[in-house]
Amino acid sequence: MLEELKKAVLEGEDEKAAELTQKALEAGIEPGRILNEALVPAMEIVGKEYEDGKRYVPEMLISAEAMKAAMAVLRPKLVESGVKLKGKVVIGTVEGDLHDIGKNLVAMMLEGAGFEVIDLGVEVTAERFVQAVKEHKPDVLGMSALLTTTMIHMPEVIEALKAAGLRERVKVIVGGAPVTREYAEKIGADGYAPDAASAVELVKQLLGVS
Ligand code: B1M
Repeated sequence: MLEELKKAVLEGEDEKAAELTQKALEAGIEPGRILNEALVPAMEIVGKEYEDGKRYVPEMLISAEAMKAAMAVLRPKLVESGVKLKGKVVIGTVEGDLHDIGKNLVAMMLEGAGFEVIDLGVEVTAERFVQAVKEHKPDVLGMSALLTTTMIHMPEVIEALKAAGLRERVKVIVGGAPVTREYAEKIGADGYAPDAASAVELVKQLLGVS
């Protein structure tokens, strides 16, 4: 059943993925096993195939959607069973920016890799990012920007975290088409990832988890 679920995610069959997750739970399979033996390995393959140029963004998106459908069924059971997730990530698109396709992909891939993700959505102000760090105490704060006119809000968020005394408590990562590694370094972020698969690797590396 877990192999079938893994295949449904790989092939981007969202209804089937949700159904199989439900069946697996009903069959008494532990939620943690469903996550770690079907969903996470499927998304690892997706990430690897994307890195190797064997998959493109739309194919990655359909798998991420299937994973999301499965997670919608699994998440409450995971919480109930107290499965330890790898870490917590708060993510959002910065102020003035409506682009969320890439950010959603990063969020879904992180979730697929076994992280808890709190998605603040789009047009997130520095104040809301800071508030979310206070409230959720994440290990990582991720910011996405697709416009050269909005990426300038990234350093403002970092400054606001410093002003609130929270900068040392959270790793900050940035990404999005106009963002570069040099820019990330310049604004004092802890990391930059060019795509969703490398964002997962970056978060794992920053938190020292595999
Ligand atoms: Co807009 N837009 N757009 N747009 N749009 C771009 C970005 C643009 C490059 C198009 C162009 O002119 N060639 C251009 C920006 C120019 C610039 O600033 N340099 C542009 C513009 C100008 C605008 C408007 C200003 C247009 C207007 O109204 N005059 C306007 C702004 C609205 C606003 O935000 N306030 C606007 C609006 C829109 C739509 C609403 C119509 C729509 C967004 C829909 C949505 O997201 N829900 C849209 C779209 C779709 C695009 C393009 C066509 C595609 C973006 C996308 O989704 N790519 C884009 C042109 C292009 O990129 N070819 C364009 C696919 C996605 C998977 O990739 O988002 O790069 P991407 O994410 C990648 C990586 O960047 C990385 O991983 C992702 C997955 O691999 N990544 C991260 C992203 N976030 C990350 C965070 C991380 C790590 C990695 O860590 C936290």
